[in-house]
Amino acid sequence: MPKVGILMGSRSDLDVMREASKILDDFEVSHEMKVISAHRTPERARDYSLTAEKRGLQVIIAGAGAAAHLAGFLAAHTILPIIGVPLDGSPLKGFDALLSTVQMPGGVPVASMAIGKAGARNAALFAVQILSRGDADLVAKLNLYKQQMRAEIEAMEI
Ligand code: RP5
Repeated sequence: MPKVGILMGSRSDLDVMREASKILDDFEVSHEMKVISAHRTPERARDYSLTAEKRGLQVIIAGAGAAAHLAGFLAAHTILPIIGVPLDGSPLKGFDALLSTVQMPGGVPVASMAIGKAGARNAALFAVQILSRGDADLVAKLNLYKQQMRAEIEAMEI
């Protein structure tokens, strides 16, 4: 049973959202990826969020562009933490999606990441951080990840 759901509003979001999947693969966190849209498949989005907790999911990552309602729509139907990734495929280059994702009204939180691939990667890391609170193996992997990142930067010579 997957622990993390990675959703995206359109197949055109896949290239960016794959970055989240790669990170979860690195940390060996089970996950699933689905194209589900708040606007185009609202019933599917509702069913997914209503049944997510029972299916054993613990965190949902939702990437969407333009008038990005996916993360907020999911958050309306579940108590699971929702991590939103604003995507930049629109003429406004993701500024629209950023505001749609981050400006949730009080009472319905969505953790909003950066726009695009950095946001997708950080969404996966944030999901791992949430899961690590009950998993010593993930804590060790996160510490190693930070250590490797530090070593890579320190090894850079200009
Ligand atoms: C959003 O509309 C999707 O998340 C996507 O980023 C954007 C455009 O979708 P397509 O027209 O490329 O399918 O719902």
